[in-house]
Amino acid sequence: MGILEYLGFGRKKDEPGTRVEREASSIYERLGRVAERYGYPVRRTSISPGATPCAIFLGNHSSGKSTMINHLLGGDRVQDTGVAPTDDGFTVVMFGESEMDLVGESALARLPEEFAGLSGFGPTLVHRIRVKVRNRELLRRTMLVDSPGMIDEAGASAERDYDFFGAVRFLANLSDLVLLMFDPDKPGTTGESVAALGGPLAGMSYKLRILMNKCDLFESMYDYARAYGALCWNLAHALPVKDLPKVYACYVPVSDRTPKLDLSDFDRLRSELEGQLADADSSHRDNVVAATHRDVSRLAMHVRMASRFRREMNRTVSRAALASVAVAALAVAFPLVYFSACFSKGGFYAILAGGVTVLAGVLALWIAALVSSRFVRMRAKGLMDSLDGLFDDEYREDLSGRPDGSMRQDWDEVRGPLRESLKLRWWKMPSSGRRAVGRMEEALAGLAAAAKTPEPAKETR
Ligand SMILES: Nc1nc2c(ncn2[C@@H]2O[C@H](COP(=O)(O)OP(=O)(O)O)[C@@H](O)[C@H]2O)c(=O)[nH]1
Ligand SMILES: [Mg+2]
Repeated sequence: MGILEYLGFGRKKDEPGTRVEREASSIYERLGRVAERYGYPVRRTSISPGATPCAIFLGNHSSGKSTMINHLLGGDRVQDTGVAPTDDGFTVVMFGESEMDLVGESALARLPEEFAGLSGFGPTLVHRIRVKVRNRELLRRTMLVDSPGMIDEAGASAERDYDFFGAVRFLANLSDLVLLMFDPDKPGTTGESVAALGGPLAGMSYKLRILMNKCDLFESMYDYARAYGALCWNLAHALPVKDLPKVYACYVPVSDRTPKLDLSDFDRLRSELEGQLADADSSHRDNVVAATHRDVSRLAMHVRMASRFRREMNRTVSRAALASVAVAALAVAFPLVYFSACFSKGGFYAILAGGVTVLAGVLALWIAALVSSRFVRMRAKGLMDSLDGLFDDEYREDLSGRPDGSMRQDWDEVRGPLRESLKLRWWKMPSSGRRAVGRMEEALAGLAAAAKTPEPAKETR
């Protein structure tokens, strides 16, 4: 985006979305080509300007996700609820004047563009995607995503026939709020809910809200304290942060039973959450900035490391080429000296000696090239196996200035895709990524400027 366009000149009046969204969207468009060239899998792939903010509900079977969604929407029940597992897929509840239910490909087609990446998880998942279009007030401001219950047994996720954690990560990435629900029966002792915190939800604590639901069921304060303590204990092990996040102890009024505890504090916390969901726009803005920033920083790291790898390999290749030429020169020099008498005689002997010399040179060059290419391959493999060392070396100065661990977290994400793309085509990687990295830094500065500039009133949704 040029400066004039950035300042608002030449933009069509009806262009959707906020300035931050448009800036992010243009960054994704521009960086897509760089990412492709370097084999970097951009996580979010696109930002749909003007799309409604999104909140995803995650948690064990029967933790109350669907009940909470029905409560938030008000009116007729939208999602089925029950103690037995009722949902084996993801349901997006979104706004529309005329209500309808869609499944699979047609559901995906109804969703904003950035959901299209879900098809990458295969037809098994696509068939389990549902869209429910409903005419409810909250949905004008936030779409809600209901998810299949997480399994409360360690290792049980292996039974799923699609990459559940991958899909959770994908959707959580798109979402502006991630609500992880626990119920007092299973306060995160084992299983997917807790594993998700260190896995697919890692790095998302800024938009994560932890809920301890069904607080109306507690028999006593002691009961409540025990469940709350158990949940915090388990969270402390799963979350790599020093401070425990806020736990929203709440409930949905579905039971007729007279509660044993005063529920007013739980009501207050639920209202706080409802407020956040109704005002997901501000989280959306932060999320667009954070997601774009993360993607661009990681792409820049990928490019910088790929170029560093290429430079190391260039050095190896030129050494190997030099050694091959030296061996060939020696192979030529030896017969030249040995047959010097024949050369001075001229005639048939000179031709024979010349032939032997050339043959020795060609043969030596061929053998040296074979040995060198094997050496280059071994060096490339060795370097790919020790990418951590290369990272420490390349980022020594940057790491000393950033002791918060965020760079290492980025590296943990970048390492795998980088190794894969190097395996496929390290020789095609440019040896200097400085210009590409410079463009990304410029893009991030543009995004930061857009994030600081207040949106014109008519543009906010
Ligand atoms: N007492 C009480 N029951 C709840 C609450 N939330 C959900 N339930 C019940 O828990 C069961 C499972 O709820 P559901 O929403 O289907 O859970 P999901 O599997 O997470 O979607 C249903 O029978 C709900 O009525 C709550 O806050 N308090
Ligand atoms: Mg459900």
